[in-house]
Amino acid sequence: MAAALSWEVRDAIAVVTVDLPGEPVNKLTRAVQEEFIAALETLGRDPEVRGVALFSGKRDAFIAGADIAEFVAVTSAAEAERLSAGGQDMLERVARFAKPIAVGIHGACLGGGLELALACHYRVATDHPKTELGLPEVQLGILPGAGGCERLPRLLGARAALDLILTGRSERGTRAWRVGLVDELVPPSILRDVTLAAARRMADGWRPRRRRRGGVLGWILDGTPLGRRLVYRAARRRVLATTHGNYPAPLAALDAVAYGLRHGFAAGLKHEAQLFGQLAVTDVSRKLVQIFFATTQLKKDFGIREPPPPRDVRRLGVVGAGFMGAGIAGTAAAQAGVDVRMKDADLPRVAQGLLAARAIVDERLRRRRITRFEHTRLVALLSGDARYGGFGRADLVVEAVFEDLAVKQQVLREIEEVTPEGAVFASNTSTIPIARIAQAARRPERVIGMHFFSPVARMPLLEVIPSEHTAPEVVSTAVAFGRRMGKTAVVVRDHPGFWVNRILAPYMNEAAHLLAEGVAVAELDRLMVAWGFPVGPITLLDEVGLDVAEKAAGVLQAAFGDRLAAAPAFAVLVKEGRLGRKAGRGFYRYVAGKKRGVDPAISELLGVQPNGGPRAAEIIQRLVLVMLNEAARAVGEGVVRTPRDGDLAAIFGFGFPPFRGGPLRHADDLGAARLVDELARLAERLGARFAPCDTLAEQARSGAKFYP
Ligand code: 3H9
Repeated sequence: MAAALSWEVRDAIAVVTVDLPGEPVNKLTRAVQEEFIAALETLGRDPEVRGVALFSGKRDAFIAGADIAEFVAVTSAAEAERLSAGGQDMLERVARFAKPIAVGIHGACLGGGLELALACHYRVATDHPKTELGLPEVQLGILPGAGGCERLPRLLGARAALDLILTGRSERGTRAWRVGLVDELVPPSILRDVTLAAARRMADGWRPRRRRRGGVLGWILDGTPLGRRLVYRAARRRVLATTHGNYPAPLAALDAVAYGLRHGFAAGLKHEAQLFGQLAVTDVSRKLVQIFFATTQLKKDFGIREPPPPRDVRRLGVVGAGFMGAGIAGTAAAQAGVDVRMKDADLPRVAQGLLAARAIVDERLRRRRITRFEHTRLVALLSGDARYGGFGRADLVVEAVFEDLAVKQQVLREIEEVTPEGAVFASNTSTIPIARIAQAARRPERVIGMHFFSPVARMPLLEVIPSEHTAPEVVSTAVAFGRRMGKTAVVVRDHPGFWVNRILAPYMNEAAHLLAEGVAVAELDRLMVAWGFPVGPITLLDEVGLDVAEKAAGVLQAAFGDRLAAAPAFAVLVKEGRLGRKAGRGFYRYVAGKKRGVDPAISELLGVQPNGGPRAAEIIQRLVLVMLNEAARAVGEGVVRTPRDGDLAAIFGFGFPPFRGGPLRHADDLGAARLVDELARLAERLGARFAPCDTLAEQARSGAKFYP
């Protein structure tokens, strides 16, 4: 195999380039680590070399970390521990190398890549948006196992280090420099020269002096055992508030950091490797890694065979300047940088939509994701009108008007009049079949569904729904544009409710049935959050909007019969104007946009006093199984092309617990025979809505699974 490392000596500095042949990104595979060790030995012996400058040979990527495929292949904790110890050993050699090493970082510098950079003696990073530094290991269910839990707290202090390690968040170059992760920040054009100059200065005896910020309070918190204990306690509380004990990695990482600071660097490394070993073979880590690979696969998948190149979208039209329309417009400008023209019935509505769209761009500035200059440029991309001015040059138009077939068809007819022949018309419907909307079209092959989720700027999923008439190029265009907007795009079949709403509907309905049986609102939410959802079903209903949920349920009931009939609670609340968060009241009360407690009036409205209802285990069983059953049925109908698509869409669409791998992966874990058995018993007791679907029954008979 060709070597990943190469170097040339320039004025006594060895300029080392890492470029893993045949791979899009650099990874610290075992082979690369061995090469590093051999290279250090050679360079250490070479009298002409007085220092080292390290770079990546990849265009926009530094090093993406250890090779994830290598650590998922390990079969025991002991083997994983050895892998970690091997990485630590190599980086110890880097850190203790007798000649100074400066590293120039451009592009993703993640996991083991950052651990390598931390072991070097000086770090220069570019201010380019592609440059990001972080330790995302906890997102894979492991911890930084090549010394990261030791070196980072010693560089930044316990608080700042834990903030990065426990969240797995990465920082752009500018922020990385501000927090002290890198020593110098430069534009890409001078990265080489500045890094080489640093190596040369160090070779001449100069040493960087790093001062930690934070004043006296910072010193107490980071620098004293008592202060650190407070820091650990607060960190532990934060972790448990977000993970509910379902993810062991962040707590293990906290343990590794605390142990190392208490018992010293060497003992810390040993403990870190042990914990890495234990985590690497957990089911949670396996699931999270599966999701990582499934997500990278999906990035290259256009959802159709032999996809033609997508149309280049430069101008986007958005019809409907309400909450969804504004979200689509603002996200398109902020992420894809396209010209956006909004249209609604009158100018005040357009103005309001533009303001909401602009707020998304403003938010990026506030979070320092863009510069003031970029902000000005992006804001200027947003414009609007009460007529179709500007639509004559649109490449793609997304319609986000009222969820009503006739209204959507009318908008489609109008758009076809004003847009060029090749333009794509996308409907942001959440339930209406695209083929029905396209019945009104002159060019049905240019019509497709692009179902965004609310709030658009934050929700990562996009369902792309071609009808049977949609042209392949239109599918590629919708998927590619969704990706430019930063979305995970999943192509689903044109079937009522598509995928996400189809499997959410029975879950939401079951939640309402449970309320009617006397389960308290807060208890229902609490149980499902503890099971791993980001919010419980009732909070989700309030977020989605009771009117929207009722409408979706109506469409699904019409298509699939009483199995998906809406629970009566929806209609009761809608009639009272309790539409959820947007109305300031739903099941919960909202004051100035902030969620307060459950509204006491709810019990009376629903005509039932909370009485505990069924046991907690049964509540969870009913909510989960009714969803898994519907998911399996929808797979049988070909709503998603692969179980991978179904699982990712559930995880990104409504936060199905990632550590469970998605509804279909979870169904496999439980086993079809057990599911069918439990569903049949529930059906007997509670009604036909639980009757096991054919897909599961068939799997139970044949022993088949969704995943091989
Ligand atoms: C770690 O470092 C543990 C250490 O602490 C301890 C060790 C002892 N491994 O995403 P893309 C593949 S854990 C294996 O499409 P982008 C990816 O699967 C690691 N493969 O590109 C894909 O393969 P294919 C911590 C990896 O430009 C191809 O590269 N690091 C790895 O959109 C292109 O990827 C992470 O968690 C890897 N580490 O995004 C970072 N990285 O072509 C994970 C990438 O066959 N990586 N691949 O489908 C990322 O976040 C993104 O890939 C990155 C590039 C931002 C780097």
